[in-house]
Amino acid sequence: MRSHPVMPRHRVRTLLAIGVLGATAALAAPTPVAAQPPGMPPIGMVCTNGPTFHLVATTGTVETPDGNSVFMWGYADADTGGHFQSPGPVLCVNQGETVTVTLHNDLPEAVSVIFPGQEGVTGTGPAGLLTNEAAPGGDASYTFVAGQPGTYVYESGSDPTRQVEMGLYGALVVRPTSHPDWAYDSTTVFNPAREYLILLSEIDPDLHHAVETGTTYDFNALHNRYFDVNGRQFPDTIQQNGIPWLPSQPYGALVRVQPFNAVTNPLPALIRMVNVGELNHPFHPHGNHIRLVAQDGRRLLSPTGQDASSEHFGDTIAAGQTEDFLFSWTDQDSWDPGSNPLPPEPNYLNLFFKGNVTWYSGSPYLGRKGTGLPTVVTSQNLCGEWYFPWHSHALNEFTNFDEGFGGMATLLRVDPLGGCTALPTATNILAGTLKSGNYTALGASDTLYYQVNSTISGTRTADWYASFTGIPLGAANLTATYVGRNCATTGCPAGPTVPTTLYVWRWASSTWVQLGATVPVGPADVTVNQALPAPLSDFIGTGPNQGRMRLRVQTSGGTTSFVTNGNLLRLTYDAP
Ligand SMILES: [Cu+2]
Repeated sequence: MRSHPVMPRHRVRTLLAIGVLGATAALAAPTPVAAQPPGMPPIGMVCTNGPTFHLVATTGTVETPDGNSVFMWGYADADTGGHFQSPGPVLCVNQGETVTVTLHNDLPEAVSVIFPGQEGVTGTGPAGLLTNEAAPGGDASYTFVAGQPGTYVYESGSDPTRQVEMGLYGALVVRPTSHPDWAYDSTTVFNPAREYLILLSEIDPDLHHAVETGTTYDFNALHNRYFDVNGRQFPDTIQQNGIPWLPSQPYGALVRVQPFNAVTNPLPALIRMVNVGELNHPFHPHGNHIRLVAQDGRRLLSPTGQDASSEHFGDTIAAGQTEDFLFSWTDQDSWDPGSNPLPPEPNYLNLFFKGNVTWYSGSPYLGRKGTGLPTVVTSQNLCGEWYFPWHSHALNEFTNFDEGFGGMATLLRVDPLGGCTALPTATNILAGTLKSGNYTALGASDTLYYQVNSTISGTRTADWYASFTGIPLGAANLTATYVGRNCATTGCPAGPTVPTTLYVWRWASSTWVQLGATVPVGPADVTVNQALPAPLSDFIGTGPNQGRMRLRVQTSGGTTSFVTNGNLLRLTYDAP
């Protein structure tokens, strides 16, 4: 008789209902700032660097977005406390290094580690079918010289059908010596700030429950319910690395790029895909094709050594396989509301908002946020960035316990080139009088100017500020840009050169903070770029002023009246 222990059905349903609410709440919550453990980047592949590693095979649980939790096995990193994690740490080494992996076994049966694609692996510990094994409570170790650069799997070589499904797996990355910016060779150069891991696996909770309770399990009844990317299911996959509410699932899977530009963003992202599951997965990246450059840690070359990489609209990655992709995103149609508008521009009435939450910005144009969203809709969009789903095209895997969408999916996020920008939404004059124009004249460096007459006695001064809205808490690399000129009261191009100073409003102390040095500005446009000082959170409003910033332009000096002509006032930043 086969044992088929499973949670009572009604309990699963209740958890699902709670889970849906929980997932929505998680999506609506602001992205946490600096939640990662020290040294862990918010997104992108997280390396555990070698060449010596100390692993512990241990037990733990993972959380699923539908409110369930699943008992797992996994390889933990003894060097950082041996805390259970899924998947195991990403082991990163350099070609030619002598790699040593020790394994302590806290599980009740013999386990091991195999390294497919590495040659000459020697081990210690009792001999098993495929490699040396660590007995319960015992140890094993493995040594090899890191071979050809590439992406590899490491996993249990003991009863793998069961132990690998239970979670004894991880990724091994071999980097070319002295070239962390090459996947393989000089033809596979990539942007090291854009290196991503997509590790696929499946979970049948019945198997995990049977292992946890020591009961039997019939593999003929295998029914996977959870489909993972980096040990998480969508939408948890798009959360940052190391978020505190998924303590044993440290790796996010959000892929983030900026559009290709031959000068300012020429290098592709590197996507390392790893399938540690037992099923083949047809993975489909939306947005642009991805270029397959290697399989199973081997560069794709013709018999005569020519590049044999190819572009893919989707790609089936086989069980146990690894594949490496270079990825550049191009705005192929160059849609622009001024020069190349969409015919016709879509209306929100044609869009469907599930649960009144959307990743759409209200505008179909990259880098621009529209205002056309119904008032009940909350936009998660930060600065007009675009999101594309990357997901298993076996749509039953695009679910969490048969509820869509979820499971084996993540998002590609495309930010505007150069980062996000914010433009003034209002102006106020502190000294002087408005001559002409309003805040919209400050939205572009063009022929439109926001003109302020200076005071007319004593030291002549024009002093004004612009307000900005929608700056996300956690914005980084904030820079203020001012373009303007000072003209005579009779008009340009005559005019005095007047000292000009930029300030930013510090909400915490209700004071203006000077940005950089005072700059002389005469009757021709001058561009002033000033980086904002840390901590940036001092300058981004909270509560009723959430997301507000103020930039001030103070032009003061001499006894000749003048007119300040503001051409552009802009903030640029990296959104969290
Ligand atoms: Cu799709």
